[in-house]
Amino acid sequence: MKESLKEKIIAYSVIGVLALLVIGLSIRLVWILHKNNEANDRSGAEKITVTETVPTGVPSKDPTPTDVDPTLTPEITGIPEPTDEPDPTAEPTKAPTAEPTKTPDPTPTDAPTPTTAPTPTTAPEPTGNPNPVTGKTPYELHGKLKVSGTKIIDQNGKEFQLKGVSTHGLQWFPQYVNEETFRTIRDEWGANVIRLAMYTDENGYCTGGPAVKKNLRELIDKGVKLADKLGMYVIIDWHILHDLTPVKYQNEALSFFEDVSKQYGSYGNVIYEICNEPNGGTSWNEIKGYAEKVIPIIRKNAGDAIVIVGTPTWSQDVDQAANNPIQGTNIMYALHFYAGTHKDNLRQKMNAAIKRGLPVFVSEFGITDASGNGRCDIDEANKWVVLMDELKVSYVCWNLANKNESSSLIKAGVNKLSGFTKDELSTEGNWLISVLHGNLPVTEEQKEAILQNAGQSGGEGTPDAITFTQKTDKGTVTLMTSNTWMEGSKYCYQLSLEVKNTTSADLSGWSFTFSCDRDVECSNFWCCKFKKGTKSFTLSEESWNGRIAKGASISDGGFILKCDGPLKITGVK
Ligand code: IDC
Repeated sequence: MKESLKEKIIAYSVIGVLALLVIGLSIRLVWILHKNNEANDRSGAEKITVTETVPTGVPSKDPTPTDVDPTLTPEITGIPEPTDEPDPTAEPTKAPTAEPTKTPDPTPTDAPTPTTAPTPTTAPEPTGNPNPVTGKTPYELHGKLKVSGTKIIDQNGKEFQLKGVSTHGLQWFPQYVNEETFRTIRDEWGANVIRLAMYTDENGYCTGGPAVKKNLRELIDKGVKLADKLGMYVIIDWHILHDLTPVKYQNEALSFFEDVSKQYGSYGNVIYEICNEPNGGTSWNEIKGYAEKVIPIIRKNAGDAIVIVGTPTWSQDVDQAANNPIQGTNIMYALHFYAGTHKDNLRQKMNAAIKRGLPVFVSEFGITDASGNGRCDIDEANKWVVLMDELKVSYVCWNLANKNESSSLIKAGVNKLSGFTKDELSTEGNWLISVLHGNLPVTEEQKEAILQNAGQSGGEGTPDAITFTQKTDKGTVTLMTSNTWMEGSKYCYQLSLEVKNTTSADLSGWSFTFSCDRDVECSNFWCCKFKKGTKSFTLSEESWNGRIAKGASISDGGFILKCDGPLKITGVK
């Protein structure tokens, strides 16, 4: 009995152990199966997430140049591009391009250079639209614009800045006037305005013959209507350059603006830029005379649309416009800069003109040198953006093309028309997107120094402005400061000269010697000759402005004086 009990216990134990083993194995099997399922589920979910995060801006196919309207391109793509670049620094005696050498220049040494642009999907707050929050286009949000004081205000009466891009010459790069490109510029780059640059010369509208003319008109029409459809603002730019003065093709300009203002009179998003960059000694008076003929035509057809007027010396001499602005409303004055060439001096000039009440529009700028090529100067470009944003100045970047030059926003060899990746854009292109997305690598401290240096915060120690006017037997002569600043202990004055022929005959030349209360140095002068004396200096005519008809005046001359204390002009003869 004992024996059989022992055997039973052993038998039950074996059965028990076996049963436990089977149960254990089953549990393990079920667990493995469960884990496997879970793993499968997760990998599926990850795939979906990946698909969802593909940037919306990347197109499924690269649009090829076949997207270009075939009716528009054939005749005009044949035009050879000029190799000779305009050089806005080429006339040193006329253009105050040199920087005051000792102007304190707090270059933000530790400002990180934005070598990378944010990718469109991660960008925080694009200035372009449809606005990520409201889903509205720039035009839906801001409507018809007008000029109030020195600023643009929108339909809600709020200060507003236009920021965007300019096409290259439409006769050379027509392919970018298409819906996909405009959408890319608006939605991915963050622009709210596009400028249609229509060269008048260089085989352009006035010199390229009837077929070119027709094609350019069609491109303007296409561009304006696309901008309207996408709720963007658009600038029709009468792009004078090699033609030097707008007066050269004035008749063509009058009929062009008659035509376009009639056609787009009801479009609230159109801005008219009537002469890109007068140069070659073209005086402000000449430009003003031209503007006073064109503007009434635009007013008649397009009501109060904003009109931008170019200024002398490749649209840099806003001080001259500030001395003698055009009568009327919704008129703005162009200032153009290329950050590699134009620095403190031009920023001070812009600031001074705005302080004097001039509405300035930077309808073209580049961050390269003035030729549109060379190194990008990011530090200087950032300083310009700080000042423009502070003063609510609108700005438009040159140029929307893939030309092999550093001011082209798209890299040479990239032929697609939309959905550009970072690698397909140039340094200037990536910088611009970064800026339009509000990413400026400048600290508050640096910002303050930049503004102060531009004369913005003025402060103590800024020399007082000078206004001197006197009637002489050769006419009435006026000297007026457009800017003053300190360089160390030196008092610096930028002065403009006006000579009005108040005599009873035409003047065939002029020379005025001014006396002052201390010795002066002159660091720069333009559109007049300068000779230094003892506690005096003499200004005399240049070849092109010596003749002044009875009753007429010239106001393009200017110069920069430096001296050891506050300056007083005491007389003239
Ligand atoms: C330049 C273009 C260049 C073209 C040339 C034609 O960048 O590819 O060959 O015009 O004349 C301006 C002018 C603008 C210039 C630009 C750069 O408004 O037309 O474009 N620039 O030189 N003013 C200052 C610089």
